[in-house]
Amino acid sequence: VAAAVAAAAGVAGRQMNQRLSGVLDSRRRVTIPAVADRAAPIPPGVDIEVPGATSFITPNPIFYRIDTALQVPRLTTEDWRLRIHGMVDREVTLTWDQLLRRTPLERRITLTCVSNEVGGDLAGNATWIGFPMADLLDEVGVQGDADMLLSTSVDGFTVGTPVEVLRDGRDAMLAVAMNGEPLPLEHGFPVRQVVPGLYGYVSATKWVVDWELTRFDRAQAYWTKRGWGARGPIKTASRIDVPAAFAPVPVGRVLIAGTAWAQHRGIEKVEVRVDEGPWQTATLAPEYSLDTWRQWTWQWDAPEGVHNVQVRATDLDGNVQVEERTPPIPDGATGWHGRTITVR
Ligand SMILES: Nc1nc2c(c(=O)[nH]1)N[C@H]1C(S)=C(S)[C@@H](COP(=O)(O)O)O[C@H]1N2
Ligand SMILES: [Mo]
Repeated sequence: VAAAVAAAAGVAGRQMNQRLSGVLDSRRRVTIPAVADRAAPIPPGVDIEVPGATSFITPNPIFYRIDTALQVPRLTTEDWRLRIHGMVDREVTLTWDQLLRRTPLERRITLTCVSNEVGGDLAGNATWIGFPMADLLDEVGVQGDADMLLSTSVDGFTVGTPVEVLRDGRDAMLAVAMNGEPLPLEHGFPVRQVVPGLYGYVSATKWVVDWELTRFDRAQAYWTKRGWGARGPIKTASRIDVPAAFAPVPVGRVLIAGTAWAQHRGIEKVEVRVDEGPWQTATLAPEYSLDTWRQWTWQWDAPEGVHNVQVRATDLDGNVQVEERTPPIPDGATGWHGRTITVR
């Protein structure tokens, strides 16, 4: 019996390995599409280059990962299909080769998870190459009363995205490359969605294989069934990265640095205060785009003692980051990030 079990486990194990190696081979064979519509170069200063502070681009190995997958789905480019159906004039099913015949674009876009706590690190910025979602919606002809794109991953996770947002001119894309590589398996290989300005749970479907055009009053997606908000625009947020928590600093000039985001609205101002004193304006890194985070620094003449430093951002629509502390559920945490700093 033991031998039979071992033999069966061996077979299963080999098949698992073969499948994984098949996906890795498929990923190795991908040629990233040549892009005419390149992302703007990153001007000097956009990356503040302060040790310990958030870098402008997040390298793939440290990009946050959030999904419900117990095992990362293993889907090759050969097996990938995107079926588009529901409230459309023409149903289509696209293969990888058919997708790649379309005109790609390259953009830098900051993703954020709705579960991010105030001061948390569930956000990352990457250079994506993909195909405009709006072009595909135009091809299939979205019917006038469809207001939701219900997308489904190969492992059955669902996301509902407002059609209006996908067609308002922002760079919503079906991405196939992340920071110069085919998508890493855990970030959605071979194809995922990236939509500037919306939290991931309503926009960023990884391993996406199915699009159904439907309505918010007819369909619900994975997280909205579990009490999370249906639409999920990203809230204006800011975070202190430096100095690190619990690291004492010497009396005198101390550099405070961090990041702020309000994707698709843009950051107008970041302010810092010490011990609930007057708000002081931080120095912003040059703006890269409305869809990316913006790093900031502030020079503090730090007196001895234990102090609390807080930050808040204002977006270009004039919204000041909300002070009231609320948890991530149902549609994103609010509150100002603070850090207790010991100066001696
Ligand atoms: N298939 C699938 N796609 C998914 C998810 C998931 O659970 N399954 N999670 C979403 C959530 S909540 C977020 S925040 C982003 C995270 O993308 P990342 O893991 O590449 O950072 O993916 C989104 N896409
Ligand atoms: Mo998320």
